[in-house]
Amino acid sequence: MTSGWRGNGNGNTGITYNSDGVSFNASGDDIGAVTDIAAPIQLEDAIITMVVNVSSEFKASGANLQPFAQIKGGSWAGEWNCWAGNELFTAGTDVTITCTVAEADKKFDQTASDVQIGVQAKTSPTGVVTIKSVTVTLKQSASSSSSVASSSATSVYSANVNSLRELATFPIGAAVSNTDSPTYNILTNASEKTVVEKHFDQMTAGNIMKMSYLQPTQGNFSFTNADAFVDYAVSKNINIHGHALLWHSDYQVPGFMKNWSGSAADFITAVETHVSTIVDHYEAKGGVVSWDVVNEALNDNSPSNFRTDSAFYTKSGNSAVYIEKAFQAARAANPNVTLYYNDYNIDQNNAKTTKLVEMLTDFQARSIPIDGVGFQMHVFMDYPSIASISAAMKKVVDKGLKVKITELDVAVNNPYSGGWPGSKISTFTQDVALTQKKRYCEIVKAYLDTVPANLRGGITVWGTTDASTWLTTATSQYNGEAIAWPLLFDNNYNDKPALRGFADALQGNTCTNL
Ligand code: 9MR
Repeated sequence: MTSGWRGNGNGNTGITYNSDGVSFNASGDDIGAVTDIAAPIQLEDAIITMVVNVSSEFKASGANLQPFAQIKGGSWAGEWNCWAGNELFTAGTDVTITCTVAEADKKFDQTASDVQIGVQAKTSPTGVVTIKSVTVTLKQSASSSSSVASSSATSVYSANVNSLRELATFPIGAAVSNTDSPTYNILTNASEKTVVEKHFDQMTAGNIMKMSYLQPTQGNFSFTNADAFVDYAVSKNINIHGHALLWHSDYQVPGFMKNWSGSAADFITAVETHVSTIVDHYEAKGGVVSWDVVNEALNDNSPSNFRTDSAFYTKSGNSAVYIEKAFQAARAANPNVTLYYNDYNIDQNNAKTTKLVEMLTDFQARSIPIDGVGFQMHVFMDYPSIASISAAMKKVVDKGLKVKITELDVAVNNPYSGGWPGSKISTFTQDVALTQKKRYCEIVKAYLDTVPANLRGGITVWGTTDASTWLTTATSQYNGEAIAWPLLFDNNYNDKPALRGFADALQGNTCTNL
């Protein structure tokens, strides 16, 4: 970039052009650099993407960056909701930040005034910021993607999906991070915010509403982080699917429960207190519309049984009674919130699904309150079959209960397939992307075909971009390689064909790999 930029903000000492791009000395709040886009320009819903690089002094000062667009003249109205938190930056490393121009009054359809776009430093900054490239992608049309003031912009795939959430009459959710994963914290990572606010109307906390986060020691509930997360969602018209009140997975279970040495009756009381305190808290606060009350209580290896190796089962006196007690406590705390039992492999392990249905039948016969079943759906491109997924969902529908896909991701590599590791896909080629697009479409279509509208609890994907998927580290056969590519957006928050596949199903289009 060699021309068209100027310094912006009071006390600005200007910009310098160099071989990397445009630099400014971030010597105070609101100091930045801008460039103009001449009217007429329809910038509503455009996405500004910048590659920036900060100095070690800037990083160390703890400062943040705010990308923005601003109408020149008149009221100088601007898009000020974008934010790139300090934790995104590593000194000397290129970082892509984005900003969607979606100012509340929709003032960016500019026939008269020019617009300036830029970035400014915030939160008592010092040090140097370099803008290496800027791309403005206008609303919806891939062909309208235009590069301004940029020497290094490359065109990226667009799924031409303005907003996934607007295509569905049921919740479209994403699991997001908070303090559990600072790099991807939804409260500070501008790119996470942009993609979530654009496409989703529900969020699940990937971790921070789990047991040990909310009640680390007995009687000490810790709601600060979860409340901030819920507040943010509500401010963006996004609601929350609560996850998860009870989950046996070792490191989620607070020590006092894991090491319980009191009676089974007192343990059940402790379980009830955990459930009712949390459900009560969020009933009062608002924003949480549903809960995974119990997660993964069914056994995989001996699927006609409940899981017997969990603290909940053993400390309840070798009994699965804690499950119904949890549902009763949740319902007593909030008569209106939707209560789910959540599990994996119930779309493919017939004996496990049979056990699930047995539990549902028993609960209904004894009026244990339950509204639906969460199908996690951590699936592969080739497994399980659509027929298997549909058949399992139908069993829940036949009980008159809701079906929610709670943790959808479609991993490209299946390390449990016979051919592994010979079958390993090491590059995410266009062919692979299009096969995944079709698979996403077929799964969403199966959901629509099988679950009637009144029983659709929604579909949540387990993460936003491929960069942060749990599968890279959790799948030991991957040996740490990021070869799942399971989500709707790539590492740089660009659309993947998978997003188009999801939208195709919602729009009633044919599922294709074209
Ligand atoms: O994605 C979550 C990951 O960050 C955590 O380390 C892990 C353990 O708490 O849990 C992951 O999410 C799980 C979810 O809570 C329940 N179903 C399986 C998900 C993937 O392991």
